[in-house]
Amino acid sequence: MTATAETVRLTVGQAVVRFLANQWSERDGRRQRLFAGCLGIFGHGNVAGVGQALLQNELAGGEERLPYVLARNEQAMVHTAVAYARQKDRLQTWACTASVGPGSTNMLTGAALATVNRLPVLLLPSGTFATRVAGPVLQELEAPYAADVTVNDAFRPLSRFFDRVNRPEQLPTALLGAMRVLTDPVETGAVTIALPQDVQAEAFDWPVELFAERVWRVARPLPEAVDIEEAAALIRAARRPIVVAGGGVHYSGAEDALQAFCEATGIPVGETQAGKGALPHAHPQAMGAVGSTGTTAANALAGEADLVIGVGTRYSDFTTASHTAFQNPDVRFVNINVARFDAGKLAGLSVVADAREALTALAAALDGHAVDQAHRGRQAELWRDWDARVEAAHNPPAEVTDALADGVLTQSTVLGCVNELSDPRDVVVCAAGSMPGDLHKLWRVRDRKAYHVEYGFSCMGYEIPGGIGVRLADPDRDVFVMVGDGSYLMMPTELVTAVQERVKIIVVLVQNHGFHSIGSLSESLGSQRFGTRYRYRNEATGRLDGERLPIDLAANARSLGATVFEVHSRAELEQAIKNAKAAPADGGPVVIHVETDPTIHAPDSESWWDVPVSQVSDLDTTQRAHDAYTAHKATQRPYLAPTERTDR
Ligand SMILES: Cc1ncc(C[n+]2csc(CCOP(=O)(O)OP(=O)(O)O)c2C)c(N)n1
Ligand SMILES: [Mg+2]
Repeated sequence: MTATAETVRLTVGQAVVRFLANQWSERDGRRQRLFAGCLGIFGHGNVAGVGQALLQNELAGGEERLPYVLARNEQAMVHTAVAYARQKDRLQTWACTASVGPGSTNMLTGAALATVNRLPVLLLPSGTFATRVAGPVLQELEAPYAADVTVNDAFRPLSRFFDRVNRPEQLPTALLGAMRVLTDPVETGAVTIALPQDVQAEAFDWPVELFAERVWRVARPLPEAVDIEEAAALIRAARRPIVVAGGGVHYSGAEDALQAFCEATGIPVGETQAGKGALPHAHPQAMGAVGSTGTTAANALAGEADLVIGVGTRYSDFTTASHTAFQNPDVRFVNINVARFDAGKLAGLSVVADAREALTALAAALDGHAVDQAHRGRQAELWRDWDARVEAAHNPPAEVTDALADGVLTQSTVLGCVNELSDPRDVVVCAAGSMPGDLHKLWRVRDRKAYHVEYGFSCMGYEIPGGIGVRLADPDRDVFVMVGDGSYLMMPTELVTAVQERVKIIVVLVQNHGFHSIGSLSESLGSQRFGTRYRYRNEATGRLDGERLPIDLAANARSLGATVFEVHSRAELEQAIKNAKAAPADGGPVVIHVETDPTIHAPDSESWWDVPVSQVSDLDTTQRAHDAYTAHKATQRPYLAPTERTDR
């Protein structure tokens, strides 16, 4: 007879909560809770299962707390969790519980966003009865072709790990698998454990060791010596190298290693959206944004580069300007990435490793090698020229400001004022519309964690819940949420959650009566800004070209409990920013409502983005746009040449 293992009788829901409260992550000897808490919205699918477990946990208090936060929309709560994880360099996140059916499917967009951006979040959608005794139940899909399919199967392609716990015995492997993926820098993304509503409430005798504290060490894989040697040989042979710094620089905490590498070698740095702030903007090698929304400085250097050193980047089309950014016929790529999947892109030499470790090893292998003075001089000259354009955009000349309608500002002025009056450590948050591109070009980042633009999924509605996540992660910093009227209208609701939790976010709500971004894009592609303005349907034309809609977004924000400042001049904007900064740290959300002119653009990137134009059309505008499109298309490059050592 073997001794019976000690067990504890809990429901599946209670076991999930107790397990999550005992998980820790660790990197560089620092340990933190893996889960800050659980966000949720209850319905009949989770109220008596996971919900009961969370109640019991809250009432018990003590060490094993898993704080519960009620959100307003399930998509939004996933954004909050993901933004938190990003601000915490992927070392901590939240669990999200949702009811069956629509509550769970509302999380799908958040799941995709997490996976695209490689950010960890644990999703606990509820499922319809595993027993199916009285089905179909409320909100059950009832697929005629497969009896075991539920709406939660839609999470499979969006998750890096998926399991459905139909029996309590399956829970331990599901939980351990989920933790493994959440804390693996290569695999991480949305992790989904679907919990049928009856299973959540089912009791089981669990081995107590399931609930022992567990520490998940987040790895820093080391580069192989041969890869570093080859990369160093390529860098020595290059005359015009450039670094493209991606989000991996931040997640690895490789900023200092990157700075040391660039100072030693004189190699300039262009930054992706996720990588922005990898070098402080004032650093001589910092050329700012690269690609479709890049600076002319970084883009000129990218265009000439014979070697691109990608660090922690997945080379999205915005970064490569849809494969037109790198025009040197001899250009080759060295890609430092923890994921082999990304390291192999553009036929580059793969250095599969943690960014910090690889940059440190590479700097040592280069042993004092540096680019020539001409390359450094060119960086300085290109940067001076670009910086002057930024200055002019922030402070437009009288001929621009005089032409603006009363009380209306340019978007660049708004961004410039916020940038100037925010503290260096304050975080700017944005995701969709015209502001991400403008922030990428114009924003001067002064601290490694101060720039947070979600541009992997560029999801309208991310801004406010994302801002809440950042503030929860870093309550010592003010958070400036830059949101357009379109994005705001998609998801203003989490302002209520910010009120409830007394979370201070400063929302700058930029009203331009529609889609500045897609409007300009539409115009440039010959589609005449069709369907991008918020206007009445005009009875005479039958089209959406009537009067402006009489919507009052400031009143809307006020009605949700925010403190609101409406500004009509630059001076009022500056005062409102100061007032917002001075507002109490636990006073909830502050909204600054400002109107901007959508026809005035930030300085041009002198770059391109591939958006296909109709090949045949009745419209002159579309035909002309197609001619321009064909000309750009001809500059697209395959980047397929093998990257080999040049000295053998
Ligand atoms: C959920 C979602 N739907 C659609 C889009 C496509 N899209 C990108 S920007 C944009 C308009 C954003 O409008 P607004 O927030 O007012 O910003 P503006 O373009 O005026 O700067 C749209 C519809 C998107 N990114 N996300
Ligand atoms: Mg707008």
